[in-house]
Order: sequence, then structure tokens, then C-alpha cells
Amino acid sequence: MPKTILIGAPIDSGQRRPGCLMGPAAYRVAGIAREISAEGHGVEDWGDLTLPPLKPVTCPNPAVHSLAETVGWAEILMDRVDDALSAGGFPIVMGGDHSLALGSAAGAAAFAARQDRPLFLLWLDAHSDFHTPLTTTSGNLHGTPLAYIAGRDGFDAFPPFPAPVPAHRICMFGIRSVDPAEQAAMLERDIFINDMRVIDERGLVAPLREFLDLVRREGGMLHVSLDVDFLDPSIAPAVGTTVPGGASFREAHLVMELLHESGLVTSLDLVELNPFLDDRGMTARLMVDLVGSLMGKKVFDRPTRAK
Ligand code: EXY
Ligand code: MN
Ligand code: MN
Ligand code: MN
Repeated sequence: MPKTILIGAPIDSGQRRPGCLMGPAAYRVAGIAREISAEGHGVEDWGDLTLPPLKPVTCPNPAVHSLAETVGWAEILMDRVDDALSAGGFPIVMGGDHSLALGSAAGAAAFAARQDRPLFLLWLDAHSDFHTPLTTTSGNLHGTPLAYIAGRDGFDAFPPFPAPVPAHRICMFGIRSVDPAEQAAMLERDIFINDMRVIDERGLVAPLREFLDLVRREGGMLHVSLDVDFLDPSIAPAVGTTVPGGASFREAHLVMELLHESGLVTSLDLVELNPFLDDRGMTARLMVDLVGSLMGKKVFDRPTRAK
């Protein structure tokens, strides 16, 4: 596995509740670098991004706020993730709210396009994040990144997404809070939507293995975007958009263990951690524990199953 490159993205402009900008520090305090090196991987910490000078941007939707900041973060993060991949690294972007994926996924897409490899997206989230700046009613741009990645219209203020990801290369797990405008847009596309009802009925393994087999068959790169609210609030309360009925501790670890065994993950976002909403860093420590499983930590070190 390539060296891990930690990128701090202290971004909270995509939503209104203060606290996400403390996320990168919380992951470091929770020992993310130690967790990664404990599995035998090299790790470099490239520090935290800083916001570049803002450009004058506009959006016809009056509800949208902090557009210029969000565009600025997206542009600098796109470049930083591309740089990390170009350096042969495995970038882990420590957020910060989910608007950071406007930049991180764009960086992964730019790199994948130059490698002439398809990019796949695994979206672990209670929310579909499939609004555009024109359809959002909250005006919180953390509810839009997957729409940008999928190539939906309405992102004129942002750079053109390097290579919009076709719907069949997008897989969601954990969905349980979708707005009407998102629902309509999603049903027009053949995205793999594994909402919690699908997980209740089929479990995680079969649908995840199906998607990973597709990634492998197409020689794809895989960007994983892990939102804290994918997890059940009882084990991960430090997020501003909790929704009951999320993934359990073991379900989340199983996803990470399967991803490790696949060897297919090429970049990762950790988003929406708000340490201000936590109890003694419990959520940050769980997210770091999940990174450990992605890096190869096992509950019992049996020989890895055939991929
Ligand atoms: N769909 C709602 C909105 O657009 O405001 C909630 C979005 C929450 C997004 C968080 C990051 O996952
Ligand atoms: Mn660069
Ligand atoms: Mn999200
Ligand atoms: Mn979410």
C-alpha cells in the first residue's frame, strides 16, 4: 500500500453549525498517524489547508451561503489531493464538512483521468448530498457534493468537474435522509442506492462485494467519502446532522475490512466530525479506529479471504 498522506481540511463553510473546522486537530489528537503506522504503512502529514483569496462568485439561489469560501476550499483541495496522488500517496482528507468532497473528489478525478482510469465513488452517508446550488433549500453546500461529482448542472461557480462520474460508478450506503428534489434526481439515474432498508434486508456484504467486483473489473480507482453520520448517532454523536438508524460499530468496521481486503481504495474523505458535539473525543476515536480497519487491523488475524 502506498504511503498515506494526511491532508487537514478545516472547512465549515458548507453548513452553519460551528465546530467542523476543529476536525483535523481532533483526528490528530485521536492518533490517526499512529493508527496507520501501527499497520505497517508509511504516513506523512501535509498539514492543514489555508483558504486562498476569495473570488467574486454569485448564485441565483438566495438561500446559498458561503459560496466564495466553498469554491476557494474546493479549488485548493482539488490541487492538493491531485498532488498527493501524483506523489504516489494514498490521500486521507480530514474534514471539515462534506463540502470538502467538492474538491477532494475533483482532485481524484483529475488524477484518474490522466491515468486513463475510471473513478468510482463509495458514499457512506445518511444523506445523498445530491442537491445542486440551485435546488438546495437549506443553502448548505455540504448537501451538494455528490451532485457535482455526478455532473449535475448548477455548479457554475465551481471549476468544471474534471470527469463527471457516471451513475453506475457511484454507490451509496447508509442513506436514510433524502429531500424530495434529491430523490427525483436520483431516481433518474442508475446509482447504486443502498439505503438502510436495503442494508436491513440484504446486509452490507453482498451489495458492497458487487460494487467492488465492478471496480476491479474496470480497473478503477475508488474514492471513499465517509460521513460521520453514516454511523448510528448512539456511537457517533459528534456530527451536526445526526439521523437515527445508522450503521452499527461492526457494520462500519465490516465495510472497512472488506475495503482493505479489496485493495481498491485510492483516496478517502473523513467528513462532518464536529468535536464540539462530542463526549471526550469518542467520535474522533471511532473514526480513527475505522481508518485502522481500512489499513488492515483485524479482530482475528485469519489469512485474508480471496478477493
Ligand atoms: N439534504 C439536507 C440539506 O440539503 O440541507 C441535509 C444535508 C446534510 C448533508 C450532510 C453532509 O451529509
Ligand atoms: Mn499542484
Ligand atoms: Mn454527507
Ligand atoms: Mn450526512
